[in-house]
Amino acid sequence: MKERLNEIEKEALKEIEETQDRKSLESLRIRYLGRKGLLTQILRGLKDLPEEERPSIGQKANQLKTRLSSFLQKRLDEIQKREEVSVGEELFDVTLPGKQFPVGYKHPLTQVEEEIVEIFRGMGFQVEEGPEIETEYYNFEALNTPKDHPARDLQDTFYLDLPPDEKGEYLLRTHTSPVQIRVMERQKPPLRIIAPGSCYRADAFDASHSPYFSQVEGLYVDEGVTFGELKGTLEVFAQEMFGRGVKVRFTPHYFPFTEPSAELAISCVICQGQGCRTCGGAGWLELLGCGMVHPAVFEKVGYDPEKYTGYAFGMGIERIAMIKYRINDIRLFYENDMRFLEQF
Ligand code: 2NL
Repeated sequence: MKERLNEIEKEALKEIEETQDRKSLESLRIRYLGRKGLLTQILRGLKDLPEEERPSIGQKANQLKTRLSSFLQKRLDEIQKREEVSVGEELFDVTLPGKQFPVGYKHPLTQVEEEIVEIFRGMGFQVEEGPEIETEYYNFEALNTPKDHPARDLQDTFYLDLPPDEKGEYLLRTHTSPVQIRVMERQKPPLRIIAPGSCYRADAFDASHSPYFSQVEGLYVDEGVTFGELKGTLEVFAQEMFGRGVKVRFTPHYFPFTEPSAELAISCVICQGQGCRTCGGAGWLELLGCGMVHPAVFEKVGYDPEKYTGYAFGMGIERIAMIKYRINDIRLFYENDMRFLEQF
C-alpha cells in the first residue's frame, strides 16, 4: 500500500505540473481528491487493512492529500497569473472569431417606397404628406364618392369614435387621395405631387389583403394635360422600377374620381409574358390604377374644369414590393421575422 501511495504521488505531481489550463486541472483534482477519487478511496479503505498498518498508511495518505491540494492550488495560481499576463501584454489569440455588431437597416416597404418616390421626384413630382385620421369629406365626398356610392361599401372603412366636425365623421384614410385634395384646396395649378403613406381598410387579413397597407398616389394638374402624358410617365416609372425590357398595357377600368380610368399592367417579370403561375398564365401583372381627374373633383376644390385637366394614379407599395422581390404573402411584411427582413 505504501508503494501504491508513492506511485500515486509521483504520477499526480507529474500530471499537475504538465497541466496548462484550468479545466484539465479541475479534472485532475476530481480524479485524485474528488468524492470517488483515488486517494479518497484509499482513505475509506483503511478500515479493511491489518490493524498494525493502519496508522502509518493513514498518516501517509493524509499527508499526500494535503500535499496534492496545495500543489493543485499552486498550479492554478500559476495558470491564472499566466492568463493575466497574456492579456496585459496583448498576446491574445488572433484566430478567435470577431464579435458581430448587427447594424440597423430600413424595412423593405420603406426601401420600396423611397425607390418609388425617387423615380417620381426625378420626373418633377413633389412629395406631400397629410393626416392618417381623415374626415368622410376628404376621404370620399371630395373624391366624387357620395354616401350611396357602391365604392363605399366595397372598401369597408374603420370609423373613429369621435364627435364629427363640419366636414364629417372621422375615419382612418382608405387611400392617400385626401392628401392631394388638401394640396389642391390651398394651391393653384400647375401642380405635380406624389403622396406616399399608410392606409387602412377593414379588410380580410390573408395572403393578398391587409387591414394596414401603404400607398403612393400621384397627381398632375395643368392646362392641357393629356392621357398620353399619363401613359408616358407611368411607362417610364414601370421600366425604372422593373427593368428597361418591361412592357406596359393599359386597360379600361372604373374609379369614381377619374374619367376615363385605366389599369396598368406590366409584362410578367417571371415569364416575360409567356404565361406562368405568378401571372396566372396571362403574361401580365396588374400594377396600379390611374385616369384623368374627374371634373367633379376639380369642382370640389375650386378648380375650373373647363380650364384645367389632370391625371392621377395610385399604387399599393406592398404589391410593387411583392412583384419586385417575388413575395407571395403580404403578411410577411408585418410579422417582423428577422429571417425575412434580413434578406433586404
Ligand atoms: C388604385 C387606384 C387611383 C387615384 C387613385 C386620385 C386622386 C385624386 C383625384 C383623382 Cl385627388 N384620382 N387618385 C386615381 C386613380 C386610381 O388608385 O388601385 N390604387 C391602389
